[in-house]
Amino acid sequence: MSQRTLVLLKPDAVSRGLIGEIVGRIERKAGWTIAALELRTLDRATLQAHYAEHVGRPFYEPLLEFMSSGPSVALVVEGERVIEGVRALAGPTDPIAAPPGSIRGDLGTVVRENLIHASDSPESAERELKIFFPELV
Ligand code: YYY
Ligand code: MG
Repeated sequence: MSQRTLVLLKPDAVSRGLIGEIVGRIERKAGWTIAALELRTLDRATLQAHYAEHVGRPFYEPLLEFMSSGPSVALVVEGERVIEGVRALAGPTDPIAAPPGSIRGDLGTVVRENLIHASDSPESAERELKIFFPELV
């Protein structure tokens, strides 16, 4: 089933020069298409909407600080089972626990600076695509 998912390459990925590396991994998956791609510094209002489920958690404020600290790349990726697929490419939230071969496992060490966001379900994808690319929904 073809789907669309919202992907963010976080400020650490951009500042470390890893846009090409990460986009390349996504692009090489057979049949997936990049439907939108934009360098964007995320403002607080956008991040509050995006991370609403985490309000009140101890990591919430530092997360918003980090996510607004520099430019990110926002992408829409389209294709067969792409929601589950990009989550699998990214690996688990904690880069140290993430397996080698995954983006977080290969490139990250710090939970907060884990390089990539990807929608975790069809419901999240729909909600997040509306926040970041309202013109495409
Ligand atoms: O969906 P995913 O990004 O893998 O993790 P979430 O549990 O939704 O957390 C969102 C984001 O928050 C995570 O990518 C890093 C950050 N974070 C953190 O800094 N410290 C934690 N203990 C948990 C999450
Ligand atoms: Mg999440």
